[in-house]
Amino acid sequence: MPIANAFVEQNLQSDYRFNLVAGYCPSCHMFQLLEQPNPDQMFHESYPFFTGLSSTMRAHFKEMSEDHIPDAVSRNEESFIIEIGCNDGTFLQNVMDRGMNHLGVDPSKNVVEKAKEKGVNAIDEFYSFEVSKKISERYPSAIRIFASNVICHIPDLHDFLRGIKHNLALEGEFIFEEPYLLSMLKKISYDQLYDEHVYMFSLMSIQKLAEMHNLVLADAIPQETHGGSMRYVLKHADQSEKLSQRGLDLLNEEIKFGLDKLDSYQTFALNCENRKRELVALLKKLKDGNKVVGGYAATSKSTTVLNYCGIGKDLISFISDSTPEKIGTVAPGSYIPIISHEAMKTLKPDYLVLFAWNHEKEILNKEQILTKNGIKWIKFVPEVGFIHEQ
Ligand code: JHZ
Repeated sequence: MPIANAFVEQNLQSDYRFNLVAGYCPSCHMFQLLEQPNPDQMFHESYPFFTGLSSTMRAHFKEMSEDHIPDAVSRNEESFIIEIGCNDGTFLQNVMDRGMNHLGVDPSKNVVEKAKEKGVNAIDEFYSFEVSKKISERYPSAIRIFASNVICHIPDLHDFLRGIKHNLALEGEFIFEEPYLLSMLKKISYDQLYDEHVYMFSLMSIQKLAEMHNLVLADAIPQETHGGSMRYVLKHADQSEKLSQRGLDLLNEEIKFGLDKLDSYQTFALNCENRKRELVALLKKLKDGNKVVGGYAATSKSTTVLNYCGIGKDLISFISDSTPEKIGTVAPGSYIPIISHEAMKTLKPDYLVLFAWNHEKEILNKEQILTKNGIKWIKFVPEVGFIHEQ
């Protein structure tokens, strides 16, 4: 596989490839990639993903800040909030608007610049134990540390958690959300696996991981975002919190499904192969019928789909996207051109593969005209077929 977010022009495309292989550990219950590219190759000064481009995500993060920072905390002048992987400051803007002291940390300079333009206090660093020490020299301990779609990206989880342990106030909460392993297995959304997503967490694995760092899983809250995520709340173990009833119920569901059984992962692997065959067969059929097929949204996930299924320009002529930084580039590995949504409309496609299936509602709502004009949307999660919602 190439680097999923390496959206650059054709002549700048790198030959770098790595083996995308996932494994499950029966002892710590972690599901993870076995080979990880160097993080510098993924998170750099031109990282092309901006959280704030999705209105759903903007609303989601506003709600998250309200749900987890009660007024008693926000009114306390001593409260300090950290967000790791703050990206363009979409979440921290809400914290800033409530007048709270905060700090965003993100390894990609270009996104940190966007956060700073909004007035958010942010530094470009790859969060680690070393960085946590630098933070504590300048700032107080944090009553809340947030991280959304971040920790699954961190190869050295133990070093990361040592940092959290160091920066988190005694009565503080570390709240993070990530794509959820059980959702991925149920939906066969194999496109969640790419270089940046080193881990797919479950309550089982997070409980074990927390224990290793003298932390405790206090709560877990399912989320609709990114095709099925889980929000975890960790506290210091000596605060003697027990897992909430909601958490216990979720844990039981994981056991019932067999998240601790190797068989479940072998079934997932077979399901992935079936989805791949079905998607390629559908695209070939449309091609044979001389249909114009494009893709909608040049997601990180699409890099896995296109390269795993071996889909190139012959089957999908272009992918349209709203990110200015991606327009004019080609998709990593498949070299399918990325164009603007406006340009896509002039090409009058018959079919559009919805690569941002996790934003289906937002996109179909925004693009009603396309649907009215007869364009058919293709999905591949949870099964391959057409979206008939209209
Ligand atoms: P979206 C990214 O994954 C990368 P991606 C990262 N690794 C991660 O973990 C998750 O996000 C959280 C386009 N788009 O959100 C814009 C439209 O064109 O599924 C983006 O290029 N129109 C950090 O890339 C892409 O989709 C729209 O209306 O898989 C983002 O896709 C919308 C909503 C998106 O994330």
